[in-house]
Amino acid sequence: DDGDMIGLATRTRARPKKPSMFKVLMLNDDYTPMEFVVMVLKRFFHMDLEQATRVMLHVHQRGVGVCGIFPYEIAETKVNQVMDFARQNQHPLQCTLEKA
Ligand code: TYC
Repeated sequence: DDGDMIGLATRTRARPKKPSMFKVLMLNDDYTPMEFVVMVLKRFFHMDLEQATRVMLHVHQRGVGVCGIFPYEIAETKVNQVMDFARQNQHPLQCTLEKA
């Protein structure tokens, strides 16, 4: 740790940064079946049926909801997985990132 050489002001530089966290947000639409959204939340966010149903209904009623909060790389991967899976099944479901 080079911080000892010149004091506290530089100690922070030697320390790896803690990763910024990002919310993965699910957006409502008029066409994606509720059952499909529940399946997505179970498959990619490891929710049980009760939790997935609660989040899906929140998004359905409020327009947007949080699927989880992750380091950037993991959040980005989950967004891509959800978007790919929705596209493969021809649903317009949208998912995005927001800094937590
Ligand atoms: N609004 C959709 C419907 O009525 C259900 C839905 C919920 C869609 C959540 C997307 O992120 C979503 N079939």
